[in-house]
Amino acid sequence: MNNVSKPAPVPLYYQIMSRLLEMIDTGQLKAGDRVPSERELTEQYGVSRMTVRQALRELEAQGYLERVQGKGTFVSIPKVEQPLLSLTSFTEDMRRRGLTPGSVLISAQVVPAGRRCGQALGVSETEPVVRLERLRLAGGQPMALEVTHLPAHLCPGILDDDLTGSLYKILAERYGIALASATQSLEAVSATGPEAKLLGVREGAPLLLMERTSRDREGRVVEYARSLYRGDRYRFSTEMLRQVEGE
Ligand code: 16G
Repeated sequence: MNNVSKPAPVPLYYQIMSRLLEMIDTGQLKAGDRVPSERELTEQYGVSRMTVRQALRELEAQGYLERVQGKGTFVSIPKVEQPLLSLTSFTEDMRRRGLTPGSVLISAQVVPAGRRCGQALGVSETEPVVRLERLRLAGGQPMALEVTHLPAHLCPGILDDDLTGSLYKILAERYGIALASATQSLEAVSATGPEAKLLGVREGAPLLLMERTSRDREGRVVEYARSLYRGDRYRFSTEMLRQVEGE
């Protein structure tokens, strides 16, 4: 079945990508299915192996396919769809999707706030803050790398707590901190070597950086967090209302 057209203005590898994506969309290829081998695709579409390789590489980079050494290329598990509407915790987000949340505590210490974090928390550069670095997992798979800062005077003794569960739960139950609102930004970055290693991606892989400053019911800034989400596992979505000027 040779259904790619050579004189078309769309590159051949792109046409093959579209065919494969269509098969994923229509369920002919399901999550976990093995996609046909390079040789099979080469024969099927009557194109060179290089073209097929480029299509597969591109789909892999976009997170649709995953290559398993020595086994072949498989359709990825769909990305976690995360609405940006309410102030939720990682634990709540994963549970809502039926995934088991987990954390690996990489480091936990009290440090001076420094400029950037001090500004975000509204404290001086020398103010002691609790700095937690955690790798967040879903079903045992790395999803995000999170560095959280909390003003130390708000949560004395927190370093003795079990920090592999929900931080928001500890803040609420042990310190009576009820989170009420947050300001958040989202930008694209590439994984540095150490980040890539922890997240299980290649160096330079696309990540989504979320920065969050959270306030409690009394309006105090209680958290400044930087979370790096795997670009191939996450997709953020939001609802919007149109506001036309002058109406
Ligand atoms: C989210 C928050 C992070 C918060 C964590 C608490 C973003 C960018 N980050 O990952 O600020 O510390 O949830 O989750 O949304 P936990 O209660 O499961 O520890």
